[in-house]
Amino acid sequence: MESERTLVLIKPDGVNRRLSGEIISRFERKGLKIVALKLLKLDRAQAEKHYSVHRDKPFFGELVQYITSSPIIAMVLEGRNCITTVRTLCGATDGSKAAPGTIRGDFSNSIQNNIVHASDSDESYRHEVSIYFNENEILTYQIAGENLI
Ligand code: 3AN
Repeated sequence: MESERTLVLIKPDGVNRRLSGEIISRFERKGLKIVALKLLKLDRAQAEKHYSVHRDKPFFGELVQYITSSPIIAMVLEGRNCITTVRTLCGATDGSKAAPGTIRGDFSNSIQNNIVHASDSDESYRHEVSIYFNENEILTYQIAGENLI
């Protein structure tokens, strides 16, 4: 499988609980490469665009309220089979059911406040990434020792 990219958010609960370094570290240790990263506060329009597939769900209003409540970290990660790998590292949506050793399994007991978001497909990545980054903010570069991973 060739190199892929995915969009990851550290959600308000992750940032507020000072887990950002821990979470970024897990992706780095797995061998994924950070190719874009920023701290930002989402506005309502951006949040509604991000979660547009959930527009008709009963939790949509609360979800938009939550994700816009305080700053988040957005990043683009790159690596082999990256979309699936990152979803595996994040764990199941419901933190109470997520496996120990995953980010949600270790740090969340909630279905909404579940620390991280990660794109679930290349189509989702393309939809989501444009909300957070311009093309020129996503870097192409080599890390020394990349061939060892
Ligand atoms: P995932 O983030 O694991 O892909 P999705 O796409 O099903 O999960 O849901 C998007 C986000 O909506 C979740 N990360 C979570 O914050 C929230 N969410 C999902 N299901 C519920 C629910 N039943 N009640 C409240 N929030 C939910």
